[in-house]
Amino acid sequence: MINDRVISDKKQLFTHSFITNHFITNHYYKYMIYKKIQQKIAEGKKMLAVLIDPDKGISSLPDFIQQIKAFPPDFILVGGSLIFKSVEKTIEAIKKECSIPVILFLGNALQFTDKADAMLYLFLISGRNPEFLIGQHVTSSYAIKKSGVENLSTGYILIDGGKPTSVEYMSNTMPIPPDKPEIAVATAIAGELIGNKLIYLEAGSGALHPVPANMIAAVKENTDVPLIVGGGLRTASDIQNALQAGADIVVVGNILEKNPELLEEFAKVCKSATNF
Ligand code: 1GP
Repeated sequence: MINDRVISDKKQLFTHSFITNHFITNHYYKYMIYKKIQQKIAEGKKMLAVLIDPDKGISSLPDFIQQIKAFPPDFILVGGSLIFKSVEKTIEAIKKECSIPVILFLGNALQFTDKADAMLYLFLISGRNPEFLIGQHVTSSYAIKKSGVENLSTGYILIDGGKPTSVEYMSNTMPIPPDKPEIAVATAIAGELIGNKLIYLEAGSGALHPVPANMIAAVKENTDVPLIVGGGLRTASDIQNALQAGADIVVVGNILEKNPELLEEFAKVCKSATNF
């Protein structure tokens, strides 16, 4: 689908008016989410993101959104390592129910849709698989650029969370051992140096153990871009630990799909946590 669109638009790519009309008119919208993140950090605030995997156990998406609207998270992430259902339809269904910003969190280029407000453009920098360092990016770059969806270049760092995860298998990469914070630090710094605007420490969805606090703290201390932490966060104290260690944004998926009522507690923890 993306390929067809790219081919049919190729002729227009090199005309000045097309570039002006398309790329520049979308400019205004392109930096809203990143600005919001920077602003919140400057105010000493922490952020909560809820991950919705279109394929996973939510029996009714509208009901789930109504429930989370009572304690709205800062962002909704949509995506997964392998998705059978439509990301686009999932986002449309979310947007029907609420105005919480929706950010793509995609396992591969095929899942891209212009219905989101922003996209974590993930560079799997803990791995050595070129497909997830540049291959998927080349495949999707034109469609992303043309869409005007805000691009959040993200250094994505997979940490061993105690069991093999979908992202590990699907990306064919090896996670960083949890007792090697120095490797996570060096990887995060490299991500920052090559221009990633965010760093994401990921233990993998459903991880047995979240990213260790000492690793979060070490990465935070050695980098200057906003830090996202997710994977295996199940309790308010897991979230508090991650935030206290230095996470700016925590991502929660699995546990809220099963127990959406936990969001109230999680939102309170995030609200009371500060950077100062
Ligand atoms: C996974 O970080 C997210 O990419 C969320 O993980 O589903 O374990 O909360 P959980």
